[in-house]
Order: sequence, then structure tokens, then C-alpha cells
Amino acid sequence: MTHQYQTTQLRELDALHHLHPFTDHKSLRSDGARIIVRGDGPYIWDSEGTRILDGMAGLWTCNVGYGRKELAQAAYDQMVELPFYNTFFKTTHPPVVALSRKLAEITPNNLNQVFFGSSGSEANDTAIRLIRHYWALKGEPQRRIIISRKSAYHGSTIAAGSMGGMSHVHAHSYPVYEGFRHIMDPYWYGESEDGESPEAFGLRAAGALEDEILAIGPENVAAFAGEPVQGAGGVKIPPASYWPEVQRIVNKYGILLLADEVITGFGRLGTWFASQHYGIRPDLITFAKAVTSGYIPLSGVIVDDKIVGALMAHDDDFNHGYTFSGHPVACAVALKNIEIIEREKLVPRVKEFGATALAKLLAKFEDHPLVGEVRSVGMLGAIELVADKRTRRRFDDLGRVGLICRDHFFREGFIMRAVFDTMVMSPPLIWTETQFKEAEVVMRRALDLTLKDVAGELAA
Ligand code: PXG
Repeated sequence: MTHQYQTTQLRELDALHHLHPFTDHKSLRSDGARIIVRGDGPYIWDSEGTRILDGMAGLWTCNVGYGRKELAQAAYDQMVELPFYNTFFKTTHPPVVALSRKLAEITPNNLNQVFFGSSGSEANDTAIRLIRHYWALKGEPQRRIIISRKSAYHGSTIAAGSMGGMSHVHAHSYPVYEGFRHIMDPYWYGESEDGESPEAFGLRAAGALEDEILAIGPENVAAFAGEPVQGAGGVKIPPASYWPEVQRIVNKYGILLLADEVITGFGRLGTWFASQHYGIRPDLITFAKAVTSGYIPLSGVIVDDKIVGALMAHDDDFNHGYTFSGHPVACAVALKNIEIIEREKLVPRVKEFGATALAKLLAKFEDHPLVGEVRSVGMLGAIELVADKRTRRRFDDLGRVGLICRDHFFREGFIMRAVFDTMVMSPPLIWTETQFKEAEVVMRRALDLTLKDVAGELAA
């Protein structure tokens, strides 16, 4: 009873004093929040003692799973040694040096220098400034426009939110920061034409980049920015033809390529970075989330030697930085996190086990009456819920059925996220057969319960 009283009180205080991100505050006030109190391995527990299998790794983040004492120890040791010092004014410290070196080792060869921040949004803001500064230093200051995609999510600051393509984010930026354009997503299930193969569609979606460059004037275009796989936009996995064609186009017009690997970095696709999986050669990679598996905030942008070369060819400062750029405790935790990923061989494990296990799990639901498509790459997956499997017709009031389904998942003790009516998942890389089996049982139950709720709306 005492326990329940605490939960109620926590809920009340949360509603009174805590403004949540991306939340309908009115409904949060009336419903209250679920209170998560503990995590261990692939599971989290709420304040009522319910064990939940986390199919989202926190929020695309906790790649090594919860409860790693080594990471806490690394933070403790660093706090005792040197809790903080800044990296402005020509100072540095051992953890930031060691982490920068390590990141240069695991990213593609041309990327060798890192600028740190604390969040993915900050990393993308840094990338935007670096890209524009680079072109100014190269004597082409009119190259300011960055092209991105319609369902892109690059963060929530005004610049990163403007580079992202989501109109509901733009609506609250008042106004959208200038200098961004958004082209179609490489989303075959949602946007291909009748009979169009994934390969042909991938070329068409990449072709939209060339069309946009020509419409703007190539001399005005600074960069193309993209998540290798769009995450928050609905795990939109590009057809194999997409990225090679994008790479050809950016090379042809000499524009920079920014790969936003905030979700796809640190093993998610079975390579350290998705750029390696797709064989692309970005000039900048932004990362955050799983660099520390979320145990402490850290982010950064790792840049091509030619960008560093342009900075070094001039005497001026690059007037940008955060108090916590290269925070020693965050860097120490990141180093330990990367050490765990290496020691437990989690990156090859995704290729050899996780990717296949996830694909097999999702394939079991392909025939379910609600499911229009399942897709996955590495340990990123999605299930499309539709009213008509044959025509891919959506349910009315897009997003409604996704929420019904998500709530059933939650009640069954499993977390998947709903992006409108697309259920997405991004489990920790440590899942074993046990978790995949558990997921299958709860997913079937939750999908069947959702089906009961909406059966009347399905196509005959
Ligand atoms: N880029 C990408 C690709 C992201 O997914 C960011 C940048 C911004 O990172 P920060 O650390 O500033 O949040 C993200 C973040 C969701 C969801 O609901 C996704 C993110 C954040 C919050 C919610 O899927 N991704």
C-alpha cells in the first residue's frame, strides 16, 4: 500500500511540476505518467513492480542494456579524478583525447576529428554551422542551403528542428530557420507507385535530390543531410539503390554529405556506423544516444579532413562551442561503453544473430490481418498497421490505431513506439533468444487485442 501511495504522489507531483518533451500536457495531467524506477539488462521496472521488456532501448539509445555497473564505475572514477574542466582556450584532458582517438578509429577513414556536444540536436546545430562556415572559408558563402527529407528528425533546437522535415515540429519553431529544403522520403511502402519496384523507387527518391539541387542552383547548395535509416520518421529503410545514387549526386555537384547517425551509430545495423553498412562516404557524421548507451548525455560531430583543413588554413576562431563540449565524465563513460561493445562483440553479433532474429520475429506477423508490411535492417524494425492489406489503405485518423496498439503492448509488458500507425522497434543489442521469444508472445497478444478493437474498420 505504501508503495502505491508513493506512486500516486509521484504522479501528482510530476503533473504539477514537470513539463515533458513532445507531450499533450492536458492529457498527461489527467492520465498521469508511468513511473520507471529501475533497469537491468533488457528489462525495466515501473513503480508498481511491473517488469517491462524494452523493445526501444530507452529511446534508440541503450545499446548495451541497463544496469551496467562498469559504466557507473567509470563515471565515479572520473568524477573523483577530474569531474569537469572545459576544452576552450587550448586546454584538454585525457578522456576527451582518448575518446576522440577511438572515434577516429571506428568511423570511416576520412573522418578524424570530433567536435563534442551533449545532445543530438546540439551535434546537428554544430554540423550546420560547420557546413556553412566551411563554404564561407572556401570563398563560396552563398552555398548555404541544406537539403534534407520530409520525415527527417534531426533534433528539437531551432536549427536542427528546421533541418528536420516534420511539419508539426516546424509549426512550433516560430518561424522555421531559413536555408533548408525538404525532399521526399525513400519510403517504398508509403510512397511507391503501383508496380514500382523498390530499386526503381529508390532511384526516383534519390533523383528528387538532383531535381532540388538543380531547382535551387547547385552553386547555392551546401549539403545533403540524412539519417541512413529514418528512425523517428517511422524506420523508413531505403531500398538498396538509394544511397549509392545519393552519393553519386552529391559527388557530381560537389556538395557535402552529412549522415545523422544519432540512431544508427554504435552497432545498430551490424557495423559501427550505418554509413559503413550502406557504403557511403559522409563528410560529417553526427552521433549521440548510444555513444554512452544513454548512461550520460554526450554527442558530437566527426568531420572529414578537408573540413579540418579549411579551418586550419585560416587564422580565425570557429566561434562555436558548449560548456560541456567533451565533458570528461561523459567521455570516460563513452570509452567504457565502446569497450563493452567491443569486448562482447555486439557489432558482429547484430550481423550474425540480432538482424536475422529480428527479421524472423517480424516475419511471423506478416500474415496478421492488421499488418501491411514488416521490415527491418540490423536491429531496427517496423510493422505497418493498415485497414486494407491489399491496397495499403490506412485507418481513418492516422495515428489512432498506432496508439491503441502501443497501449496494448504496454499493458502486455512490452515497449514498442508508434509513429502514426507504424509500430517501430530498436531493442538493445544484447537481446538473446529468450527476449525474442518473449517479444513474439506479447506482440501476438497485443496485435490480436488491437484487431478486436478495430475489426469493424477492416476491409472485407
Ligand atoms: N538526430 C536523430 C536521427 C535523432 O533520432 C536527434 C538527432 C536529436 O537528438 P537529441 O539528443 O537532441 O534528442 C534524434 C533524436 C522518438 C524520438 O520519439 C527520437 C529522438 C528523440 C526523441 C524522441 O522517436 N531522436
